[in-house]
Amino acid sequence: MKTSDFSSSSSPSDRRIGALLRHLTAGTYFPASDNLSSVFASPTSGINGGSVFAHLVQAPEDPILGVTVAYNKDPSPIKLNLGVGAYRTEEGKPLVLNVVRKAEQQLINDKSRIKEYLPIVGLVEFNKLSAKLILGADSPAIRENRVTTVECLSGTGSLRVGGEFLAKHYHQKTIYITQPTWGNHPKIFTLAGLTVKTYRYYDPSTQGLNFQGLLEDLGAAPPGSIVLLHACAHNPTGVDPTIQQWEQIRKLMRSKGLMPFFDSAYQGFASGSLDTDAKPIRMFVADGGECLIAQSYAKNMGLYGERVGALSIVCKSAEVAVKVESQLKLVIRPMYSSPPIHGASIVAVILRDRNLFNEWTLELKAMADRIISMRKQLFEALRARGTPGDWSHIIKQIGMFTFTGLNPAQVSFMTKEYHIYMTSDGRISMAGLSSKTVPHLADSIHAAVTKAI
Ligand code: KET
Repeated sequence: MKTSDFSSSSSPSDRRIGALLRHLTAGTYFPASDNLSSVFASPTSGINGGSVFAHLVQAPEDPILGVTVAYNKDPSPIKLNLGVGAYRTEEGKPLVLNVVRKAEQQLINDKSRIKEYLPIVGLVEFNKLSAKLILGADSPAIRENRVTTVECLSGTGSLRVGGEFLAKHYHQKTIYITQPTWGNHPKIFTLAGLTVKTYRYYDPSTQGLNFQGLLEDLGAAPPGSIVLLHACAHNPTGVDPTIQQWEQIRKLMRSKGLMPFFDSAYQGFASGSLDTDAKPIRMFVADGGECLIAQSYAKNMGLYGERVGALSIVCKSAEVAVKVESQLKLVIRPMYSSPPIHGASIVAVILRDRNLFNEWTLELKAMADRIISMRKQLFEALRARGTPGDWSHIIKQIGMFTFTGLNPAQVSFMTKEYHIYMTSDGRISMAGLSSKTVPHLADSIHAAVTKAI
């Protein structure tokens, strides 16, 4: 179809289209030399009439979530997914907590509930309760109204909103993350507009914390830099600083004006106690300084797919906190407008009710205990097989994961020969194991290690 076809037509709408095309031909959309007939023959054609996306390369699967994709394709009846950090029961099934079922029932029974948009900052009661959960009921920062909390899309969304807020409004644009860390951290912060650098954290030779390296690297960071800290149950290593080491980290960071950004994805999963796991954060808040906290309810309430989390920014004064919140809204509104209502409502029901809250802490402790028992069983199973190496890190490490020390070749051997799926860095999700599957895993580790792959 040519532009002249429209101008010679008698219909008013064709004439309008004709005028528009003449405008486009002469204007900025298509250079005048462009052959419009080929454009309209196939409105989105690329080279030789093919797709305009034909040049795309196939992207690799996500290093963590891609493990589940590969697992799902495997028809073997003995397959085992130890990739993603998601809790499973002794029967290997995903778990919906009893308190979550009760809270959902309450929500369904309440006929006054509506599905209107939430405000940009999310469910206000949820925000208040989340701040209390992480900072403590008696937190002076909360009492002094110095904390602003916004509901976000789980831990990932909270990190992303916090990152973009810092990129826009904080004087330092560099964020230091642990080496190694959760694979999504560098991507989240880079896309948020920050420059990502690493600090030493894990020492493969001791399978423990490289505390000296950590202090040196943070000590050498430019004043004011942002530092991402795993609040507890470090992912992927399962290695956390002691409380004394946290105190040293705090002193060093405050003396250099480094900005703490806590990622709290596992509160309650490390020790089984919500308060114990929040302690490092509370130490930083107690000194009166500022910090950011990204909270997730994916693991500790089993609300993975509900995408419910919170970003809190602890400020020096109530006046600043109000302004910070106003700017957070400007970050959120064009990103996803406002957060979802269902997951946050479930959390609010549980956190506001003393009985449900207590029941939750029991269920959480049971999950943490089952993981600890898996650690013991795997350790014993390797010992019983006489598997070469010191496997005591399996029982020393904290939280959902064991950083086994297995290399990528060993991991791929275990996947191929034993249908055991895990991330290529040798991280296994202990929550995916059960008493029934421990022997199979131990056999495969033993084979991988003794075959000297
Ligand atoms: N921080 C850390 C440290 C983390 O391990 C995860 C998830 C998140 C944040 C984000 O979780 P969210 O579901 O957005 O609240 N980690 C597991 C799942 C994943 O990779 O998405 C994992 O490491 O397996």
